Amino acid sequence: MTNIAELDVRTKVQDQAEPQAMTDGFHLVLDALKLNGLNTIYCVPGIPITDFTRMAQAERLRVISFRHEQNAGNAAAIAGFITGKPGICLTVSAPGFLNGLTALANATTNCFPMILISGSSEREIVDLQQGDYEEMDQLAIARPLCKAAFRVLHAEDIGVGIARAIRAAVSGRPGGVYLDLPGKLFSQTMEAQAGKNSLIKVVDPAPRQAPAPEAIKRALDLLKGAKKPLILLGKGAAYAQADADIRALVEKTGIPYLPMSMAKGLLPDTHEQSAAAARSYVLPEADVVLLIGARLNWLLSHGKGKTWGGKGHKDWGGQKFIQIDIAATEMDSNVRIDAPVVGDIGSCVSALLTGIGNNWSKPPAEWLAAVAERKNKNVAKMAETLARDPKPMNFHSALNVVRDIVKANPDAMLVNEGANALDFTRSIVDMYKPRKRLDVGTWGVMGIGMGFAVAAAVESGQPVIAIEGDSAFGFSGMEVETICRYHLPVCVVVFNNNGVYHGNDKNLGGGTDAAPTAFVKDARYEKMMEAFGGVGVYATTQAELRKGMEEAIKSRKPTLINAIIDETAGTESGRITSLNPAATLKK
Ligand code: OXT
Ligand code: ADP
Ligand code: MG
Repeated sequence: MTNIAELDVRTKVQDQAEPQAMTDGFHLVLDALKLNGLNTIYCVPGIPITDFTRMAQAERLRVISFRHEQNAGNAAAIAGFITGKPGICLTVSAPGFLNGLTALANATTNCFPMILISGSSEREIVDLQQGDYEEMDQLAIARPLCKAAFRVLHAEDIGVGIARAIRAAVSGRPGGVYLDLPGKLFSQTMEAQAGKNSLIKVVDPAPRQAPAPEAIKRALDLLKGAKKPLILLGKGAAYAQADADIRALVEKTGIPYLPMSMAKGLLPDTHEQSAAAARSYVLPEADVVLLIGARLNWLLSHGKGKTWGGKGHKDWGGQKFIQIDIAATEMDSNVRIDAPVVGDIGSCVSALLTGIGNNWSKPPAEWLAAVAERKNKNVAKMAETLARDPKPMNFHSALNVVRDIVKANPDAMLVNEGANALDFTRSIVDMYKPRKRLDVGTWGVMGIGMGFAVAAAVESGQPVIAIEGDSAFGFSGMEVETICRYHLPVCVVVFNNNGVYHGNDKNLGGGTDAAPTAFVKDARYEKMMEAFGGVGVYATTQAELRKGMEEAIKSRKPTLINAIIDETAGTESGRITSLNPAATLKK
């Protein structure tokens, strides 16, 4: 039996003991991110995460605070593409969360790894729908739009929550993950040592997946028998960071290759085996196509139809396909895949290289000659167009300048959005290094511009050139303040043709309102950059554009060049006019 005197002594000893060191939800989230090398946060502060952003900066994380969550989300997504680590976007609840959600869905669609972390309101009030501040069931809303969605309710589960989010974002096919952190979690406390022990440093977050030997053999057998082989490189190939092996595969086989938009530069666009300038020739003509990290989605006309030599718009063109992809379910999604190679691109390409050895026969000379002939013809035609110097500038003449600047600065990052401003840039501006071209991707989404530009500068430290349609720029234009605030070396070039596609549309009703696609004429976009201390340039000639870009790259000062383009120069929807439904009934 314990007597009163003994109890008294124990109580006294306890009273004199050191107070236990404590931690809280704020610090556990920060420590978990840091432990996993996630040191940059793209965010918009507010309840309940304001203090979190302050503490993150105090803990020496890089905190890039935006003017709108969609741009912060786009920044996180492209940071994921560039680095292979999940980009972190942090938002407030309900409206902030929803603003970030478009970027999360876009990241998932494009296979970019990112984690959207949003604060959320009080669970018991939200679940009873009692009308809390910014009430919303965020977890349920996010779930169908991303790869995985998790909520952490207790401080001791933060380590597991962050670990699960990291693994879900980068393993297998990369994508977006939502992590719901209720406001109350941040102030929960626990004993510091127990908190530390609860954190997880994720080991091998994106494990290699070696392909089966029989899959490699099947692929090589098919490739060996090809008379007109073609390699198609997609942004998955760029993401995989297997640059040297991919180049070796292309060069050892001697097969012509076609880069998808964001795979440009994986091998320099000037490479003699590039068939980019003969796209509409090689797709229908090829007999065996090796897809590396590219889906047969709309951008490749679903692998069938007239683009591929099929008779009707849904007819198979007769090609055999080899497809390398980490997602087994991607196979046969549009047409039959004769040789699926499932695994990570690094492992798959390296296994193919081993099988190819050093004595692989080059493709038949007639095929290479036919591709070269078509390519040279198109390149010569393009050179002729680029040599012109019209007044006002058109897309070609302005892009001729951009082409020279990128050639002189191959390490610069190139961000690109718009319709004509996108399509002409893709075919005119050569890229020289991998993962330098960042654009609208699988959805053709407008609004990625300034978010991508900020993250490209932050993650790479290189100068960034953003070629923006004037409409496209408007979706994220306010972030020029962010660019100025963080002194980022970003040169935004707005291709100002007074509107969406072109600026000369008329109001069909004859009223005084502008047409839906037309903007204020001769808008002075450069003044937006000047308003925040950056450099504004108004360029009506090639010489002015060239000078503005050269100075921007040299000075690394935030710069916006308002490049005045002939308002009649663009076409409806750029190169995808055929996707725009036209009225069949005339009124
Ligand atoms: O072989 P052929 O003869 O065919 O020739 C091809 C190549 O061989 C050749 N080529 C070359 N020749 C010589 N030398 C070289 N080096 C060379 N390289 C290539 O050139 C041609 C073309 O080659 P390409 O491009 O490879 O081939 P092609 O056939 O075009 O490829 C097909 C595709 C499908 C792969 C390609 O076209 C593609 O990638 N397209 C992407 C299109 C896209 O995503 N567009 C953006 C969306 S448009 C629309 O949706 C817009 N909106 C609506 C909206 C959106 N999107 N988002 C949101 C959130 N809200 C609304 C809006 C509002 S665009 C838009 C704004 C537009 O206005 P802006 O002011 O911003 O822009 P402007 O138009 O400039 O005014
Ligand atoms: P593009 O638009 O350039 O054609 P897509 O986005 O359609 O490219 O395709 C990218 C593909 O790459 C996706 O199917 C994705 O699963 C795949 N992918 C991404 N990363 C890897 C990787 N490391 N290994 C294998 N496949 C990958
Ligand atoms: Mg425009």
